[in-house]
Amino acid sequence: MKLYTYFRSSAAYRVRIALNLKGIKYDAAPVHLLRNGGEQLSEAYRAINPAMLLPTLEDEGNLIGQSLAIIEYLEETHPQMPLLPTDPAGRARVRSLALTVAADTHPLGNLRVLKYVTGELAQPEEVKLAWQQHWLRTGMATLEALLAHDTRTGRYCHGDSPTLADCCLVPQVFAALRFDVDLAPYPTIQRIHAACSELPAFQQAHPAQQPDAE
Ligand SMILES: N[C@@H](CCC(=O)N[C@@H](CS)C(=O)NCC(=O)O)C(=O)O
Repeated sequence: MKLYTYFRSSAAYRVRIALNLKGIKYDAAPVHLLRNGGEQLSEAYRAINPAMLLPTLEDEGNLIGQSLAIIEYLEETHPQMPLLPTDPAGRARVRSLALTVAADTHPLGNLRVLKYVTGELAQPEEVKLAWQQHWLRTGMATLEALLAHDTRTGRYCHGDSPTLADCCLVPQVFAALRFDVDLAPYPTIQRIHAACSELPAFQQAHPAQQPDAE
């Protein structure tokens, strides 16, 4: 199994956590998002993933893009250490938490979006940072409300073992800290992040632990 990844990509970080939680060995194929104008934009990578985004998983000749689709694929092919609950309502809740991050928060701070803000829209760096922080806070506030007001929240986002939702929460917290978002208003997120950070699967998936870390 091969994962096209970049150490700081939060979408790739989600998949690395899932791979580690399930104990799946994989080869990391780093694609540098900034070097040479962005290696994700090269012809070679476009042939692997026409979206020109990371991550891509290669398994038995299949190329799979989209981190959540990859994690669901891993869930179906490697059911050990399940990342989704068994009951339909629980599964829907975990997917809903994951999508709050992956669909409603992360895309607004993605590299190509920020490049458009400072490039075509000619906005200064301060506007770019304000944009990033605004959408990070908006996403964090939603996630905090969903977690804090639901009795199904446990040590982790859903109960007492990590799920797909935690695979999304931890990289999003990494992004928030990187862009100086104060986490004080989100105590449940902070508590869950601390619990996840005690697990080797999360520690080994951290950007600083990747072979391409700078
Ligand atoms: N929805 C996609 C998002 C993928 C994505 O946006 N990846 C970012 C890194 S976290 C990327 O490759 N950005 C490159 C660019 O914007 O040019 C997923 O979950 O896999």
